[in-house]
Amino acid sequence: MSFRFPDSFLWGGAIAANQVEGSHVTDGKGLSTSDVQPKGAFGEPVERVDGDFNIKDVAIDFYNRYPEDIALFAEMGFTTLRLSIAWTRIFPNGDDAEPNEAGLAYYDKLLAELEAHGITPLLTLSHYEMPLHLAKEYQGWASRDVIPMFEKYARTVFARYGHRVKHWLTFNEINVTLHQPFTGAGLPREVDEQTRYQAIHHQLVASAKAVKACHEMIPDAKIGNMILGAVLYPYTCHPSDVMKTLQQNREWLMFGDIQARGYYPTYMTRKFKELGIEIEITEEDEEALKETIDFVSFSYYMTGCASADPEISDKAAANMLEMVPNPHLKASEWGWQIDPVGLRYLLNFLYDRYQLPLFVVENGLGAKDVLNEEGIVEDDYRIQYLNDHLFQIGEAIQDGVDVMGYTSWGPIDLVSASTAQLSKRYGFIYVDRDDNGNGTLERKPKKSFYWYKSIIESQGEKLIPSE
Ligand code: BGP
Repeated sequence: MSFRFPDSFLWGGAIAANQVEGSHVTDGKGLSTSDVQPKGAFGEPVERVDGDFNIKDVAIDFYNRYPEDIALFAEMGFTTLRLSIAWTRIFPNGDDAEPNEAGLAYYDKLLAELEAHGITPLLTLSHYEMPLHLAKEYQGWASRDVIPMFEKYARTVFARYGHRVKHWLTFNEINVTLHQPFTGAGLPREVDEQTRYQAIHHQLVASAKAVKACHEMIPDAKIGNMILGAVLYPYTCHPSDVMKTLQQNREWLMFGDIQARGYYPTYMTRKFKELGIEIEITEEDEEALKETIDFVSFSYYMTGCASADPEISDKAAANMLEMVPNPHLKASEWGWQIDPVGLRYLLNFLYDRYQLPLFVVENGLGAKDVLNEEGIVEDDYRIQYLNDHLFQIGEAIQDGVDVMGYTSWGPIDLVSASTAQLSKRYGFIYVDRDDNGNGTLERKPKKSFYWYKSIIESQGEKLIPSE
């Protein structure tokens, strides 16, 4: 018998301002850390020079075309859209005395459009970008001074949009500061561990202060964190591999542990000691951290393995998350290992750990799509990927996990965060633009568009069972 997802389950997609909007200096917007990464998070930040090409300056022109895109999301039956506010549209430099009214007005219009289509927003406060001015003048999140600036930004948008937005997230993939310090926290790539963890601590305090402000200002809203769910399995059942896996998983679990429980887990004491660092944690910080999130959200693309054997773990150095490839799994064209069952595992694992509602806020397949003779993308590979992952979410719900919803990553083609390619496509909607900026920006539903619509319409009943 097929399974019907609960009526309250939210269906939709997820996008981020810097990957879709373009209009990077329009209406008083300031430059962000993303605007100086023309090659994406994996590339080095550069000084901007007039005339240099940066695909994100236009991206997919969502800044102007959002009414058309939202109408297409509504046609698929979305009940939610995860999107982010560009901090630099509201506070162009981060330390401005007053917010930028034109930026605030832009999101008023966008949110009104969603409301008109019955789509509930899930709004991320900071998705992989901070004002560039803060990175340059304050060393990004290394500075404690950034905490009140972020809190002021959060309070400004809560006051303005609180009547419309009842689901919020603080920092996108907050644990990625471990791997991409500039992207997440405005820190240089070669940052020392002391500075990195101090910056992470400041972000965690800022996140908790935003949670508190949200609870005070919008009592009927829910606010969650957002972590990259990078689960590792032991490479073998050797006890040393199992122990190594526990330790490596704790590196990213630390973020959720603090945000959900309100204090540092005890295992971090040894970790800091081994790293030879000491984090400045004031009494006020400890108090602030006690304000915990209402739900846990995460992105899920892949799993990997951990091994205590240096010969094997050396193989992991090649990828950003330092995962040893799993010999039982296939990978996407970008080498991301595909593991639908891992999503059921992770949902169960996180629910056992936190006993809080969970939200899968990113998941999808980046692939090189080709238009057929009729100009349509027949993306059966994407349908398969999404079917298999959604099926496993259904299994997790039946296991007893409280899952609030699912927003697939990039429901419309957009600029990749890691590589800034447009050719790494995730969408149900094709966008006519290539990596060099050629194309009309025209939108066209792919085969998966109609598939996702049918899944939403059937409340998941049309999903095909898979392992
Ligand atoms: C996550 C980010 C997103 C998104 C996604 C896909 O890490 O939160 O911003 O881009 O991954 O990654 P990519 O764009 O590199 O394919």
